[in-house]
Amino acid sequence: MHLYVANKLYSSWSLRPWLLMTALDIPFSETVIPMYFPDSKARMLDVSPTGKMPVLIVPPSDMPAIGKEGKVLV
Ligand SMILES: N[C@@H](CCC(=O)N[C@@H](CS)C(=O)NCC(=O)O)C(=O)O
Repeated sequence: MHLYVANKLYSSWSLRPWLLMTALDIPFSETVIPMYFPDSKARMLDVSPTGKMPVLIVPPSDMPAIGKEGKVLV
């Protein structure tokens, strides 16, 4: 699984899944897309239809019920 987050210092939305998955030892990789840069929104929209973080990308093989795209907006 791959978790896209904004700055965890400013974004409690980003901190929440990161904290939970870390505490539960759920394996995942992570990309931080910092907020407040000129390209922040474009980078977020590349991976999130709402342009907001966090987004968890789940391979369909890990969770078939999630559907083809495997994106969870949290
Ligand atoms: N998951 C919630 C909130 C997500 C959210 O508001 N994320 C903020 C960071 S806390 C964000 O990505 N802001 C960047 C932006 O709006 O450009 C939702 O989708 O409604």
